[in-house]
Amino acid sequence: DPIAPIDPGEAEDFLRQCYLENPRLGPVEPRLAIVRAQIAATGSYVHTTEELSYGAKMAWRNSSRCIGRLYWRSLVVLDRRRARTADEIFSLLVHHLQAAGGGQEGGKIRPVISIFAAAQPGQPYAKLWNEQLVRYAGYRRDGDVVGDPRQADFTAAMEGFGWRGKGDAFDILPLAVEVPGEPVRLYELPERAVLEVPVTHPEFGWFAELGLRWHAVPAISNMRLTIGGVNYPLAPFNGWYMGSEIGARNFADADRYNLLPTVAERMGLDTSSESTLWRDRALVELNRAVLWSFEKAGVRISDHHTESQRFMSHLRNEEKAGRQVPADWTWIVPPISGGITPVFHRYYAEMDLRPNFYPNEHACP
Ligand code: HEM
Ligand code: NRG
Repeated sequence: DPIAPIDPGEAEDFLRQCYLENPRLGPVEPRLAIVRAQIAATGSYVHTTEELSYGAKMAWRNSSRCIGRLYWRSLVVLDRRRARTADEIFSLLVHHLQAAGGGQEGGKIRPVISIFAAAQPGQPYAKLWNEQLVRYAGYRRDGDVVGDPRQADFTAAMEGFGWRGKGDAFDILPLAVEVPGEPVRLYELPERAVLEVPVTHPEFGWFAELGLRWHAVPAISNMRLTIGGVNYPLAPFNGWYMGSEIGARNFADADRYNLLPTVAERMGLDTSSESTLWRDRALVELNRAVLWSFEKAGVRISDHHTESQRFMSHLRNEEKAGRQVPADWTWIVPPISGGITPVFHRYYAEMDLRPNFYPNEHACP
């Protein structure tokens, strides 16, 4: 895989900014001298714990698509750079989910990132094939999909390695860990690492019969973290869910669980014409059900109005600190009720600042 050689200029830019924003780290010049020498001698350099930790926070702060950035300083950074074997990596991923509050006794979700070894230029590195630590299988069954259609290719690949799921709509996929020089290994997540919420509705008793559920923690595991020219291809991170990610996308998209027609029918809505807004009415009830169920289960979640207000606070904070906030309007505006959230009514600076997260070029078959 083509991980480019370290760019000394990018290393210097990062270190200057990191030390400028953190005076307690002392002067940057002596550190720059060491890093320049390390790059000249080895082609790369090693971040201190402080640099790694603050670099990850900056990467979150620079994530243009993320509405949840108000709490960027509170990210918990787990330094996992010494892990090498597939077994070690798997057990630390289980630990990540538990530390994030996504385990069986969890619910108090905290933003966490686990940072595994940096990729050395020209060398192979450990990979996780999954897009998130917790995802539901999608099984192709005569022209249709049982479960999450988004995972149909991945699920088929896992079946190709001998994995067999129950064949239900919410089967948790195994983790596929590949370390250099070894075939990929599949691991089943233990129950204690996965918290799920059954989705019911505050008024519609029949809603429980739909048998819906979702996992408590969104933990993205297919993005590469880049800090000061160093690439961390395995650096899964999580925050908590904004309800609309589940209610307005995962459950509602026609190419995902596609539940609007089902919910509308159970609600007895008139679906004979678009202008009855049956889709919109079903969508609101689906989103109420998600928020209500997580709250009832004591699992942290937020609604899109609250997250939008927090993002507006973040913009004010950053402005006070003299920093621009790069943001992608098309991702920041929530997928439901966009125009009644404050984030809709303005434009944003579009910039690619580093440190940041980028899609991993590898990923599964
Ligand atoms: C994207 C919310 C924490 C980095 C998003 C999206 C939402 C969101 C709604 C858009 C997702 C989509 O449309 O599929 C939140 C909330 C958090 C949180 C409520 C709670 C604390 C974090 C953390 C990180 C992060 C801890 C990294 C350290 C990102 C990135 C994306 C993103 C990189 C873009 C993902 C992509 O390109 O597919 N976030 N986020 N977020 N978030 Fe956050
Ligand atoms: N929409 C995706 C998750 C994307 C990231 N969202 C977060 N991230 N909330 C889904 O699974 O629905 N986070 O780190 O909290």
